[in-house]
Amino acid sequence: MSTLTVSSSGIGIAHLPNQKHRIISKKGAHFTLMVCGESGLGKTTFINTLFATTIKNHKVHEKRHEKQLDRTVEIEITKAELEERMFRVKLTVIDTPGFGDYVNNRESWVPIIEFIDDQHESFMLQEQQPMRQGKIDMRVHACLYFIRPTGHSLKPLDIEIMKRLSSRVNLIPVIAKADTLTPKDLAQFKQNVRQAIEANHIKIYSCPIESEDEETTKRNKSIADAFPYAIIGSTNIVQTADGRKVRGREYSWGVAEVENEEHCDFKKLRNLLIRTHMLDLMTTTEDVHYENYRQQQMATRKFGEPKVTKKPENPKFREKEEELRKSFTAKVKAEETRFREWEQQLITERDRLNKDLETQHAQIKQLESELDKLYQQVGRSGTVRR
Ligand SMILES: Nc1nc2c(ncn2[C@@H]2O[C@H](COP(=O)(O)OP(=O)(O)OP(=O)(O)O)[C@@H](O)[C@H]2O)c(=O)[nH]1
Ligand SMILES: [Mg+2]
Repeated sequence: MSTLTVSSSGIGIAHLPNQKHRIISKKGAHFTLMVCGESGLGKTTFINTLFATTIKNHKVHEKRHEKQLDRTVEIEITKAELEERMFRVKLTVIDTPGFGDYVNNRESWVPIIEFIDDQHESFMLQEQQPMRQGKIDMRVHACLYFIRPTGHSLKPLDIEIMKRLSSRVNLIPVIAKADTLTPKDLAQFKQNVRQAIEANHIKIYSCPIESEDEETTKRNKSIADAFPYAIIGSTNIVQTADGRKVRGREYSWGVAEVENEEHCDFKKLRNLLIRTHMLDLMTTTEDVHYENYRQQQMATRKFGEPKVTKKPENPKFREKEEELRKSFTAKVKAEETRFREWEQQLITERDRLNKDLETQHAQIKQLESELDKLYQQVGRSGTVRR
């Protein structure tokens, strides 16, 4: 038996990742990114910032993708095509409505979890079809979870949601509006968030660090160490004190720059997503998260059988339902009172009529008895004609 040796210059197993990279670059890749978190933390602004800083010739493209900065009220999907060093990427960004606005916030994240599961489900069903070409794939490769820059730590709601997300998707926690914390507070906050994530066993996405190339390893390490990524979002170009025109937020004390690594980790995060780890995010989604979903479903369903869903309630609908129920109860109550009053009126009227009847009966009786008396008198006194 002979063993096949691969010459040092030949193609070996070690080249597989590169090959995959090449195959994907030839085809062009689909990459789907999702943002979620409490309302008003700058998710929509972040998407606009990301598009504005990734799409070249943004003068033309920027407006095409720029989204309205109102409160996001439903899941919104934006698509763009990026090209970087011959590598074409179809980028899909999913903006979600912020949660945390309700008195009862439990389950306000359900639509987001459902969306992620639905994409896995839809892909799985397409795979089960005889024709598997041209599949529509919107499986979420990375989910940015926006944390409010409180300076304390994660809130119980954050922990609960992150736990659920982390078992389904590559979860990347980010600290929103990093310009609102001082560098010292930000460093401490990052530390607190890291500790809370560890203490609660939340499995977040950790990018691979080791690489053959020392430079890449160093860069990967600096990206990994910066987690959770502090970000500043802005699509405005402002002028710094030293005259540079940059994307940032203007304050009386100066400018918080989006792409300045001293100010925030936007650049690191963008590199991780769009440049250095896009492929890894895609493969882990396929190999870990999609595979988990598939296995879970296969354990409870037969091949081709539709998914049995006990759809958890959407809190928005629940609030509406509660409102409707209240107005319905109020209407029924008003009708009931009206009906009671009417009934009461009828009873009074009946009593009055009965009384009338009684009086008239009494009158008739009296008249009859008078008549009888008259007859008797007449009978006694002789003849009378009736
Ligand atoms: N200071 C500061 N403000 C920001 C930043 N990003 C966004 N904002 C502001 O925060 C406000 C809310 O931003 P949005 O992007 O609409 O927030 P959102 O998370 O999409 O909100 P919902 O759609 O309600 O979930 C806007 O006034 C933004 O200008 C940031 O990095 N720093
Ligand atoms: Mg929004």
